[in-house]
Amino acid sequence: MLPTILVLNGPNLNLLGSREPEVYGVATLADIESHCRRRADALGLALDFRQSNHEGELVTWIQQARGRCRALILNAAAYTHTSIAILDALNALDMPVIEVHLSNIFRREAFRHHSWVSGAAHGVLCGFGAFGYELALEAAARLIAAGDATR
Ligand code: CA2
Repeated sequence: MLPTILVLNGPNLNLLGSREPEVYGVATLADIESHCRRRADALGLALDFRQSNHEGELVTWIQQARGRCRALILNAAAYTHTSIAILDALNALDMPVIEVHLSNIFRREAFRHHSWVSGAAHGVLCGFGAFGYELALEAAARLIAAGDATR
């Protein structure tokens, strides 16, 4: 069975491609998913790609990844900067978490400079647009192949 990578996307990322292309690029979330599927196939990974506008649903999906997935790629969107509930769920997870942001959050407003996710992440990718998701898949594949199950 192929190792499954869970890719979770937070609030408003379903709007990608429709507004603010100068910040987030022109790719829709469906485009990003299909790029990820192609890359996951090439890397021998199974992909579970989801989006939710609801904090509790994201927490539930993180909890359900235990024993089912081998790594989590997370763009928690605005919850990155607010959600201790997501941080607590990540801290209970026994697999690498790779935090992704389309934009470089450190070049933006000060309130985006702090991430609650980062403290539970193995690594962080930001500022590479949609390509960041593919880089995160590469990183996940490398960590799994190296037997590095640490967060
Ligand atoms: O850069 C990222 O990926 C972010 O996680 C995106 C979040 C933002 O709150 C984070 O600070 C950085 C926002 C996602 C909202 O996406 C939209 C896309 C199109 C139109 C409106 C919102």
